[in-house]
Parts: sequence; structure tokens; C-alpha cells
Amino acid sequence: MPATFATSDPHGHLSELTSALRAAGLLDEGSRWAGGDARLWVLGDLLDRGPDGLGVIGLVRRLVEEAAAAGGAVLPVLGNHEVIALGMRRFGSAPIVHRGVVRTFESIWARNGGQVADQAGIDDELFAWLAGLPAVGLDGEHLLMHSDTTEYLQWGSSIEAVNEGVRTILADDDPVAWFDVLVGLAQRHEYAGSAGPLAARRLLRTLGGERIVHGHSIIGDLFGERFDSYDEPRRYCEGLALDIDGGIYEGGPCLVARLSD
Ligand SMILES: [Mn+2]
Repeated sequence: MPATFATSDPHGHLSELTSALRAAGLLDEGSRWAGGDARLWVLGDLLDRGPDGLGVIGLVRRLVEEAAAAGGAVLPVLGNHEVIALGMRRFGSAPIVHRGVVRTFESIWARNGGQVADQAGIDDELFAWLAGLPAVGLDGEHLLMHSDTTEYLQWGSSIEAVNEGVRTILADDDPVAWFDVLVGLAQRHEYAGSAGPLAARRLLRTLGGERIVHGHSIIGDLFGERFDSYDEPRRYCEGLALDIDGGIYEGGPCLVARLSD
């Protein structure tokens, strides 16, 4: 059984991501895949907020190839910032009536750390790659996704259906359906608090797995702790959820969770 790892939310912080993957033994000094047959999940929000989203995407795409050639796997997942960036690229400042409110992708992109340099690099080929990323994945007992929400179930009740549902929307140009994806993946904190285990169990029962692994919600925000006060992923929700977002863009650590040996 190969070792399985997960990281999330690099948000354009290429050097922090590279250092963290190297410290985990997954990259060599030249930043080439050194993980052999290991599996590494990258749970989205590759771009926006930080200086080099395109660099992060370039690294992840190269590692997908290198890991596959070594008998391992690098498995990127869609985050809400991929949807924001793609929506900005596709719809820009076009007004969209969503649930009775006029909104634009541009304003959401601008308010949430959208980077002009990242936009400039999203050509048709990269657009298609990002829009084709799966929203959820299952690896042994781990159910992996970007956001700590049950909103995924609006697109289907199996992993394949959810991924196909989201992929179909992002391959089309219905701005309202795009906005539903954006709003759904922006939800958070649904596994925290007293109602958390019920929500987590519903998702696990429907999609499979024994534990949810997610990013999107910074550990410091979720638990009211200083961003520099932790250096490990946080298991919570009666052990049903694992938050791996250290909060790189807030000065927190880039976490690489080891999920199994
Ligand atoms: Mn996010």
C-alpha cells in the first residue's frame, strides 16, 4: 500500500508549497517528483491571493506527469478559486441575475484576491484543464474535497455523478449554473459545531469513505487560533473530518498531511 498525502490551498505560494513537499520527501532538490509510488492529493485553490498561481499550476501539472511515470499519482481537485478565476475569464463583468441578485464574476474575483497575472495565463488549454478537474475523490477510507460543505450533493449522489455534474456545468456557458458552483463551493464550516457530525455522516454515507479530508477553511479561523500556533492538520468532528488548510496567505504553514502508510 503506497503512502498517501494531501495538501491544499497553496494560493500562488510556490516556494512555500515546494518547500513543504520537499520536507515531506515528495520532491528532490531540483523540485522533481521524488515520491516514487506515493499518492499526493492537491485539494484546490492553486491560484489567487498569492504571487505565482501560474507557477503553482505549472508545478502541479508537471508533478502529475512525473508521478505517473514513477508509478505514483498526483491528484488535483477543484477549489472555489479555480471556479472564480475561470468564471472571471469566461464572464468577466457581465451582469448575471443569480437568485434574484445581479452579480458579476469580476467583483467576486476582485474582492477575493484575484490576480491579473494569473488571468493572463489562462489560455484555452489551461482553461480546459482547470475546468476538467474533479470536485471530489475517494482514496481508501478518505473522501477528499476542497470545501467543508455538503453542497456537493446538489450535483449528484455518487462521486462520479458529482464530478460529472460539475464538469458539465463548467464545460458549458450557463452563468447561473456557474454561479451555483461558485456559491456552493464557497460554503464552509459545516462539519464544525454540534451539527457537524450529522452533516459529515450524511456526506460520507452518500459518497463513501470513513473520513472527510478538506481544505478551504483555515484551521486558525475554524478553531479561533493564531495562524502560527499549529503545524499539523486538524482532526475534528468526532474524527470524521480532517482540515489541512494551514492558511498560507495569512502566514500559516503549508501543511502536507500524511493520510496513510
Ligand atoms: Mn477555498
